[in-house]
Amino acid sequence: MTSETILVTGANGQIGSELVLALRKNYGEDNVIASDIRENDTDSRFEILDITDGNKLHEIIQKNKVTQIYHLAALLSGTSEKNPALAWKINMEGLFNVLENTVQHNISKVFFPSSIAVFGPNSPKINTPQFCNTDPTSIYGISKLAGEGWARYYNLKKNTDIRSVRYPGLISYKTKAGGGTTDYAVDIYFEAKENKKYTCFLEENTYLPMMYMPDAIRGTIDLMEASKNTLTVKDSYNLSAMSFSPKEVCASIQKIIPDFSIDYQPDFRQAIANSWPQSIDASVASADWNWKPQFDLDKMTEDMLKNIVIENV
Ligand code: NAD
Ligand code: AKB
Repeated sequence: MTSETILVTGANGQIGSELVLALRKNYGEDNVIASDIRENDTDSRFEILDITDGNKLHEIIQKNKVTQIYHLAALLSGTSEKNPALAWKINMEGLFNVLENTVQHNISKVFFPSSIAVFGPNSPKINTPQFCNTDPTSIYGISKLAGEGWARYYNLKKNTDIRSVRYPGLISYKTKAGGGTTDYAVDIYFEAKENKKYTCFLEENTYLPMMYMPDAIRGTIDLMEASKNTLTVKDSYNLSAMSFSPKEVCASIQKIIPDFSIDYQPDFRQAIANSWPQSIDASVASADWNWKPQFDLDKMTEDMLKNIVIENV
């Protein structure tokens, strides 16, 4: 059995709720501690942790002899845009607390999720390369780009091993998404199954990079288990699986639910989406640690509609 003890922050969220299960399967139930600012009554290996509280983080690491951290706690793009000061506090102070504790406690590896939000209007829109202009216009993107800079700085100057990917929009059926611009692509499946209609907050031809959660979880763990000397990117890897528009997800759903319908009422998230890439080049991740997605749009649609459980139906 492993000698690792892993702490996951923001573990009650869309990614954390699935990542914790996968990590426990690999490393053992007792060796993965979930934490979040929100209580979780069903998890016996759980700690309440507000990531802006560096002292509490220090206590949890010390008490449990933590050796690795997956730092997921953050506010996503839509929520961040509504409260930039809070987004900066949680996304930046939270990361800084993790980095400082990493040095202090000799944490062997840290995972920090970045986002396609680090790109901006002057980044190439199609097949956005690993290294190019990054001029994010959302506060969320600004915080993730600054986070990548801190990760690079700690890796170069403090000899840490912080690993990161720029996730595209993630789609899953187990836990609903929380406040992102790509979240229409989660909500649409739940509404399709429950009501057979959906009002989309993005325009019909808005293309964004997306990924199904099983690919994201596998990719995350693969990166964390890769040999350090194969990793050439010291801040954050581009990651990609598919790219589609709301109109295309609708057509994919209609192959299974023919009377599903969609209408469009774009809101403030349209401007965020317009500033992001339409597709991403992940060839560096493929070369360095064999990244390869397994799900395309129709395969994901089939799996989502099969697995979504609508309560009270
Ligand atoms: P989510 O909103 O579903 O979950 C975030 C979790 O963080 C929530 O459970 C929330 O309670 C918790 N949290 C909020 N403030 C906190 C605080 N002060 N202290 C501790 N916990 C706090 O988000 P997610 O989709 O699971 O995303 C996880 C990470 O992955 C985030 O850093 C996000 O930026 C990044 N990411 C997600 C996506 C995506 O599509 N889901 C894409 C790119 C990057
Ligand atoms: C969001 O839309 O904020 C996230 C992301 C792509 O970072 N899903």
